[in-house]
Amino acid sequence: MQDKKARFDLSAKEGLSLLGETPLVAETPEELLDDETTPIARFFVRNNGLLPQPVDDAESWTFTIDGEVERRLDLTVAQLKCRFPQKTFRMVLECGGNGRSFFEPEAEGNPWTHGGVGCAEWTGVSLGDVLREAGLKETALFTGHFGADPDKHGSHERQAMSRGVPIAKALEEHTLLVWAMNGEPLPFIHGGPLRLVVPGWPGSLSQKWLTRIWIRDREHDGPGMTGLSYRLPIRPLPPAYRLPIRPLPPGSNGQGIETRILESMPVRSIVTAPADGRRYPEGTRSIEVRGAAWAGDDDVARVDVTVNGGATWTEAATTLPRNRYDWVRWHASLTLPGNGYYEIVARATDSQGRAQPFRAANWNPNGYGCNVMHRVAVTVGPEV
Ligand SMILES: Nc1nc2c(c(=O)[nH]1)N[C@H]1C(S)=C(S)[C@@H](COP(=O)(O)O)O[C@H]1N2
Ligand SMILES: [Mo]
Repeated sequence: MQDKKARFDLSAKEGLSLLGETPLVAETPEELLDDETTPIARFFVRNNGLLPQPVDDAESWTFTIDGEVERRLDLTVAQLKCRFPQKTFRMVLECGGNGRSFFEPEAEGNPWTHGGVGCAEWTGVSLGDVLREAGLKETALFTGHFGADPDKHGSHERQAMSRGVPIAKALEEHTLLVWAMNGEPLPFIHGGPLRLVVPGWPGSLSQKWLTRIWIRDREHDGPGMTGLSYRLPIRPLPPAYRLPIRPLPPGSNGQGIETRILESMPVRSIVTAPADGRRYPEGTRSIEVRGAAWAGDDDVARVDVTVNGGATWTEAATTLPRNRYDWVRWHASLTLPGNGYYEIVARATDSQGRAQPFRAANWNPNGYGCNVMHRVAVTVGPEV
């Protein structure tokens, strides 16, 4: 039954690669992320459990804020729309495991390439405005997010996923309670009628089918918050030390290691044109390449492209983001010395000077935050 529903929902999607059916997980091939605003039909899907019951009346969907607040609030979508200032921001939503398949040896989890990401226009209200109405107590330190979806065995007793953020992140203007995506009512598969969007941080914080935000006096401990979930080994060296050292030998089980929760996602770029495998006519000496880049909480400082394994780089032209957490689009003309096989590689650098690595660095058992450079192979002239 659940399986049928899952398949039905993916039929509204165009060209996604299925990574798992139950729970439903599908990513977007990089060349389909060529739009400034990712169309809903191309937006990736990540579920950790089964789907909840769809509802007929989105306006009466209710969610609760309770815990360390002066007043518990039970608000419908209709009330959210009229009681708080509405905001629309274009923002990147990216799975914490995006890029995981490039880790060697293989890390635990869905084998995302670079397509566990999309950038949509999200409309809603700032969670902070609603939290201020509830009145945060001094003991309010963390959020805990709850959705209506049962876990992957169909149990409503256990949350499929329940993560949370420090109060400061919850109070950022761009952390939204969202009911519309690209100007349309938020689709069911993306969490409609109501979801959170917590930009810049792992997508798992952006709770779909939102029913409750529990304000807590300590770090939240729901599924997805404990053990090795969304955690990275702590680097033994100060952050200024930028060599690609590995705090954990690849393949280790991670037992007994010190970890921290993954917050901001690392800088990443993708090549969205040409598509991997494209062939150009013999004699082509100049090609146009373009793509997107984003950097979690940070800004993209520059994007560089190479066709010779990094021997020389061409700086790409980048667009200005519309608002914080929007991605930048980039393009460049590359000169080719002759016919043959080339690999186009893009490298983004954030405003703190951190660039993407050539090889997957920072291996960790659950495979988070792999931001290795994206590589696209093309050929000029006949097959050799
Ligand atoms: N209720 C609920 N919300 C959820 C999830 C989930 O399984 N259940 N998955 C999370 C994860 S891991 C990601 S990456 C994003 C994906 O959002 P999307 O399916 O709209 O692309 O939703 C997040 N919100
Ligand atoms: Mo995710």
